[in-house]
Amino acid sequence: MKRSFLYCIITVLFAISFIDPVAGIAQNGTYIPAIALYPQQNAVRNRLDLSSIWNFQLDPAEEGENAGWFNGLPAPQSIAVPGSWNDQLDQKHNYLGCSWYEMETYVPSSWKNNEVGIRIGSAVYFAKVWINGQLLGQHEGGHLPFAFAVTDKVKWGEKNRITIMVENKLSADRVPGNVAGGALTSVNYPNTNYDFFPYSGLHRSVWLYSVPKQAHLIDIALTTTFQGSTGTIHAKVKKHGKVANGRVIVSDKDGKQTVMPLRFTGDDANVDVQIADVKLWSPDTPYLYNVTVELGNASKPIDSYNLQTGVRTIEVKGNDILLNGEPIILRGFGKHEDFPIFGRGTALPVMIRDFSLMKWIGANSFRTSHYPYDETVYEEADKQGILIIDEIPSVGLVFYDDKKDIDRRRKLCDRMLEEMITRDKNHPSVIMWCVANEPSPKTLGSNVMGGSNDAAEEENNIAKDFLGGLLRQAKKLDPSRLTTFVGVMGGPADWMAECDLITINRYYGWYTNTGNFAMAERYFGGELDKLYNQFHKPIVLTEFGADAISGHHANEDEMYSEEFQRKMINAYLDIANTKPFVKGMMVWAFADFRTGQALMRVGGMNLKGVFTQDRRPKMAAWLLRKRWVDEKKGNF
Ligand code: BDP
Repeated sequence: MKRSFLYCIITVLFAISFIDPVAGIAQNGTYIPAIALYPQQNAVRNRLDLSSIWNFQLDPAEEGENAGWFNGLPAPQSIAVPGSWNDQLDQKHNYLGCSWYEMETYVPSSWKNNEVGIRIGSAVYFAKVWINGQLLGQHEGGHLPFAFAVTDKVKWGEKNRITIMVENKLSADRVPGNVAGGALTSVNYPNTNYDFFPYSGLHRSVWLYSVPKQAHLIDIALTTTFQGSTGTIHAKVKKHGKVANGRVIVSDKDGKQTVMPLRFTGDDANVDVQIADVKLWSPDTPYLYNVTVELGNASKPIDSYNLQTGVRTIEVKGNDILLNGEPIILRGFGKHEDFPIFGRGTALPVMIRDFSLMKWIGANSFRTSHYPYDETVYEEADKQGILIIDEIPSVGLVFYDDKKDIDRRRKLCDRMLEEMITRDKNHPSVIMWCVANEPSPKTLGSNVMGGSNDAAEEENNIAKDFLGGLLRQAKKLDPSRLTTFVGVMGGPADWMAECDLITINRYYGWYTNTGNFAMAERYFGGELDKLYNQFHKPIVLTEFGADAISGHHANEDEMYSEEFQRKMINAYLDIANTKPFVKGMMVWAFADFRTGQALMRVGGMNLKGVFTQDRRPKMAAWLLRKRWVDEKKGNF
């Protein structure tokens, strides 16, 4: 299917008149090719980052659309983009309703003979976009980008008004949402079915970008393998427009180049580029090759796009996770994008700080709990050799409420998975797609000892179909990576049957056997054996830990003290070291993070971080550094 800008525009018009309740404009898939290639500045492509102070107006009565606010906000105030609105404004921390963003910009006149698009990095949760008062379309779901063609709507030589309406109302038919009767919904405010603050707004950059009109690249998918000392980068290229030839140029760090011609069938081309004496990508040697794809003649390419990729393989064999055929052990964290005032907005200095702290502590991996992160995070992980479990925002799923809601969530999850894989598929750092965090049975809470299955039969069938379907969809879209979802403590173990490996969160000693280390250790060790005997797959603990109030010291049996947290993490790691099938231990969490108000969330914070929210180490951080950098005894 040709997905030209014209096609996008036609689809936009179509979508506006037939708005799909789930995906809005997105249902026709036009945003997928548009988001595949992150806007890039080079000799033939342009981009303009619209990060700045925008106009902003709350719209609690949702009157803006009828009143034509896309033609100008009546009483705007200032707001920074990117950034959550919640803590930038006065007394609006809990406001999740409708809000309007607006800014004005020239589009550089040098772009005039190009196709022009707008790309929004993340709008939490639902957005509608206008340019110069004309509706472009809408998108549902935060943490993932979407884009629209604007070529025929740009005013040249004068300012263009860009307006984005964003709202973040919580409901049972959204992902993530709030589900009546869910584990957390009755005990927190705002009422979410997940344990992090529902920050709202434009969280990442908004870009205007241009691509050459005559022909341009729409997607490039790189997969890599190696045999002996020869590496292969397989490039699957999709283009639009009239051009017959092109090439893929792979260069190493010494400037040695291998060039392979692209032969298109229609708009698609596939090519293998062989690399002699290949240098494989791994956490110890994150070697990146430059991959440039060009359309047209080499002397004056019509379009060009550059990626950096590593040659590596990832698989599960027996009890092992194999990176480049060698067993690896994951030592790391679950994280959040969360910082004071920024909320969930891109905070590049914090991102860089986090990578240096991960190195300091001896971690080699993290999970993007509980949503895909800013795209720059993955680029940095590629460079620094950090392994990523990439997760869609499907946290707190249940399968026992209204069928219509379940169905809608399923469609949303499918699309989010497709968007995430479309966006992140070329990063060597990403080794695993995670399709859900802690999907839970109705009986959760009455059965928290783990491993048994007491969900009702109908609920079980729906859950297996939902989760199995997502796992199969991830494999279909990308067979080159591992697929999993994260199992909740007390959840039915057999829901995990289709996962490539067993990834679970466990809180013995905290939420159960509270404060009782001896019992906690017994249950934890016992459950690991039970799970291994059932599945014979590697097990990765994607969460474990305890809240610690920074600076609160006591003897180590006292909960909320730094000593208790340190003891808990130490005990779990010691047990994992005795189980050869445990291949990953990821502490919850990297840093303290904001949640809704709840009795167990003092000051609206989850305090399980081994670093404080402003990244100061607690005692547990020093413990991990000692174990992972200095002693290196056992796997963990
Ligand atoms: C797990 C969730 C995570 C929570 C954590 C906790 O996956 O999002 O923050 O528990 O309670 O169940 O600290």
